[in-house]
Amino acid sequence: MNTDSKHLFIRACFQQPVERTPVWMMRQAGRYLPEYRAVRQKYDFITMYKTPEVAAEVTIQPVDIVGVDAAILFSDILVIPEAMGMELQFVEGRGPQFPNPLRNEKQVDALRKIIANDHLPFVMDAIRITRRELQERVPLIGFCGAPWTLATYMIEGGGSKNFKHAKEWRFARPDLLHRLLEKVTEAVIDYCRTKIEAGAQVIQLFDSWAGILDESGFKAFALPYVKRIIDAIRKPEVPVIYFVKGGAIWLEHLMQCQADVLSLDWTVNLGKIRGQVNGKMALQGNLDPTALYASPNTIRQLVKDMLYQYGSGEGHIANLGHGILPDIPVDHAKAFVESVKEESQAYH
Ligand code: 1CP
Repeated sequence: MNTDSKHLFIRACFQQPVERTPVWMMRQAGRYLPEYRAVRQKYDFITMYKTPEVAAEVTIQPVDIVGVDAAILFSDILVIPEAMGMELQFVEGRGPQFPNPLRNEKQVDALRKIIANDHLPFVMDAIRITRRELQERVPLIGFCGAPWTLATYMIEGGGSKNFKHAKEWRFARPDLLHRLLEKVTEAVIDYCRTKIEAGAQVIQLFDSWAGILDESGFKAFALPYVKRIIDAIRKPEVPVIYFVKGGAIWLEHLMQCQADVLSLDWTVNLGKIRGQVNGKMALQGNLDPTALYASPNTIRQLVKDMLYQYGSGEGHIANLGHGILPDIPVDHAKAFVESVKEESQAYH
């Protein structure tokens, strides 16, 4: 892709030269920040993401407080199933729940086609407000759940230990699972395009549960839909990142996903993957989120190890391998970000 962004983060996504490695953290707009918790005391989670001014405020908090190189819009992947007609509740202490999970084809057929501008206007307003308030200090990431991961929540009704229902569909009702994934994919395409029109400068697709599939399941139920989305939303100046937790074992298949950036968890060696990817995609990641429990000095050493693994040159965005945990001290998050900024200069 040919673009000459002034943003380090966007240049790194396109493997262009940067003076240091850009850094941000998945789930950076969240509970580890006292400033987030203060806002959260006033509103419940769903009200927060449905109120554009509030969503914009917490989106910008980690930019101001922790110094990350990108903002990610405060929202949730589950807004898509909600917009498709599934009731979403946030149960304190348990997280988001669909009280009526999908159990049969009638429910799948009843899911409505979404028009993101009409059904999710609060997201687009939050993007516009955030862009205005950020004033190009850092770029804004718009994100979406990948179809397989969204389907797991729609079928299970919430988080799950073994994904029994979703995997039952994968083996016993592949036809119905495909029918659902088709509908979700259409919704995701419209949603991402509309987000880009509203001002999202990067799109990240979260496939948090890709890694619970088997290899042929990944090839049939996850990857083709992701590929179709990326083809459909592609704009030369808007990089697309695919976060595929647990999926690096299928790297040969992932090479066809068409993303600009592959976001990896901590189970893989960045240098090895870089060798195999061979310039086809930039890499994002991959410090274990629990590593941020270590002391700031140890965090710096772990950051050095991560940067050394990737090696010198372009195409790395430093991040965690999954979301930051709610009880990480803010100073440790800052130590991660500052260490990347300082230690990575030697590699560029
Ligand atoms: O304050 C609270 O208690 C709410 C906690 C919370 C937050 C801060 C939830 C509920 N979602 C979010 C925001 C969120 N979710 C963001 C904001 C931007 C950021 O800072 O990154 C993003 C990108 C997400 C994406 C998301 N939601 C994912 C994909 C990423 C991942 O972590 O794997 C998933 C799986 C969800 C579902 C979800 N929403 C919230 C929770 C607790 C969960 C996980 C549910 C479960 O699996 O049990």
